[in-house]
Amino acid sequence: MKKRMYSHRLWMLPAVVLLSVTLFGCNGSNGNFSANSDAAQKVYVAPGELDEFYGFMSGGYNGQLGVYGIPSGRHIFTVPVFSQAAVNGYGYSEESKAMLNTSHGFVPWGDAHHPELSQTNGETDGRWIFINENNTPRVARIGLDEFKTQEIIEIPNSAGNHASAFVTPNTEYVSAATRFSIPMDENMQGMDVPIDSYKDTFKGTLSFIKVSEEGKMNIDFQILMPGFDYDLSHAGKGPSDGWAFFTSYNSEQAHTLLEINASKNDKDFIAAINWRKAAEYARAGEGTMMPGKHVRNYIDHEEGGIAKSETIDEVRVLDPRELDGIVYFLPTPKSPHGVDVDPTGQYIIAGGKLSTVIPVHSFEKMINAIDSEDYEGEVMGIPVLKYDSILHGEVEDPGLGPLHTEFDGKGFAYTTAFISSEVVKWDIENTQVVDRIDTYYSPGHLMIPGGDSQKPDGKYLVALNKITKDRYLPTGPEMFHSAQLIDISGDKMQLLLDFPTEGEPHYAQGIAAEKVMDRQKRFYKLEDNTHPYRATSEAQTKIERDGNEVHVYMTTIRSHFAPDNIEGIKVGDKVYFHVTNLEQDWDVPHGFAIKGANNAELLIMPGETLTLTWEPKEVGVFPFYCTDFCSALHQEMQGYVRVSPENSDIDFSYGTGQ
Ligand code: K7E
Ligand code: CUA
Repeated sequence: MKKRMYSHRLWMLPAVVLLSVTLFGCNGSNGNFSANSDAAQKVYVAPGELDEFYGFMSGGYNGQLGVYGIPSGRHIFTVPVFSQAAVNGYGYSEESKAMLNTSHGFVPWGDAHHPELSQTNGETDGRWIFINENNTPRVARIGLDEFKTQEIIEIPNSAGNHASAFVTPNTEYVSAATRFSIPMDENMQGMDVPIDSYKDTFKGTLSFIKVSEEGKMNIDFQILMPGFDYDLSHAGKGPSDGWAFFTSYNSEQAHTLLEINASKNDKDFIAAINWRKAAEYARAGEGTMMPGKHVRNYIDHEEGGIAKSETIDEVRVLDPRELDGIVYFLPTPKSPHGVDVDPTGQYIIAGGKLSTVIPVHSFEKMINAIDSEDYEGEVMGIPVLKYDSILHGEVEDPGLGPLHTEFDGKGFAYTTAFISSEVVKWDIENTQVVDRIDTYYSPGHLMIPGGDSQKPDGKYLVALNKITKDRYLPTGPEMFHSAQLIDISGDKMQLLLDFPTEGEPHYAQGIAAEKVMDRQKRFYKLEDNTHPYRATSEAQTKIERDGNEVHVYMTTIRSHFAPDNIEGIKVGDKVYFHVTNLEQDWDVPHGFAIKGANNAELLIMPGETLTLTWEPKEVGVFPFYCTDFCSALHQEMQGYVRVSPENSDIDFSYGTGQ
């Protein structure tokens, strides 16, 4: 077996920190590590056995959510979320198309960053997983009973929804924030202003999405903020429950060449939000209802299984200049990225991309500083606390380019260092580094199952690396990203496994498998099918014409379609194939594909009805077939549609087996 190491580990240094490289160097190890047989044992999940954890990794710019087994690293499934998926027709079928509606129209792609499991009492509960979309600001909710996207809500007055979708300890709220500040006048309408009026006209917003008992989302309120860039967030917990923390950079309020112009200040800010107080203001009708057009899409099998969209025109906006006590700024070095709250809820930790230390703020000191009005100034009516008054400590020598931190629940924090390519383990109480391990290469986020909740499962850590280089057989200029599984059960971290991930997995979540497994639906009950175009037996199959719209009520069961021969379709018709899968067994989907379709296939789960639209443009006979190898006679599962000229008077005829 060949082993190669990529040696230019500092190649991605921004110019501003190049000078300090010689001071800090890399951490001594040449990283020449090969997983030994002990490591192999620890990740080996024997054929027929199941992984201990689910790992949910954002698909980044593929807009999906990847599902992995941990510790094996096996890719189990992909949940389509913000992007159309040819694999099952998500975003193409009539049932799911509306999920991708936005105020900008149909958006078939998204950039997903942060999956976050729902929590009860600060612990992951396996009900749902939320994930944000950055480019067209949205948040999705995926039901872990069926591993399907059930709802997507758009975030108004936002551009680049990055500090999202982090939950409060009882999933009261999901966070969102605008990464890019935007021009907003009093009416919060998009303004036609010169970009260099940034400092006067651009503002930020932080959004709090309320989650109902059934999981339905609505934007409860937004908080108007200075025109910085808002980057990441995490909710408080335990003593800090009721608060949420958002990092910001570009406190310089630069609007060009941010690389330099937004790297000037020694400190930017973490915004500490008293969301409970803000929610009280919102309930009391404080703030202003502002224009904020956004679309909410949801799909529910009990309500027909067809996604519905609704447009909401307004949103409540709270202005910290008018409402006291909802926002405070914690000065934080330097262009911070991640913000993480430890499991006890006492410490707020930032990853300062350009900082040489990891600052650890104390929640208790923060509250004391607020109570004694220990301020060093204010920005847009928001008090700025004194750094020294709120600091618990600084982690020295944390590696170069600290980004994100997770926790093991045993008093230790683990921080990724992007530039020096390592994970650094440190003691939260005394802020001393106790261990470090190389990663290959340039980790962004990291994930410990439950590692951002109050009950981490501190056995494994997954480093999500941005650069793959020499870790897999090369595949041209482009390569999958790289995840690395690290054993954190002992004093020393041990690298166990590399496995590739699709898209760019920013954040990830992990959860004990049994919390999710028991909730699984195995099929949809036919008697519960409420789809308006269902055919729950072959006797119900039929074809109806309404002008040039043709509705085919079709069924599938091993191994035939009903009907499988259709005549009477004409060029210019718009044909809807409503296909109901009559199977009532686990793992017997049928596929439906027809020649010349300009969308995708359908992959229909047992008991489900899905609809593909087909607009034949030519005269001829067109085959359709099942795409999923469902039985020994799967290849026989086929049929024909005869398409006649537009002006022909051929009557409908259809059937199977006459
Ligand atoms: Cu990649 Cu959280 Cu979008 Cu950091 S983010 S790395
Ligand atoms: Cu049904 Cu193959």
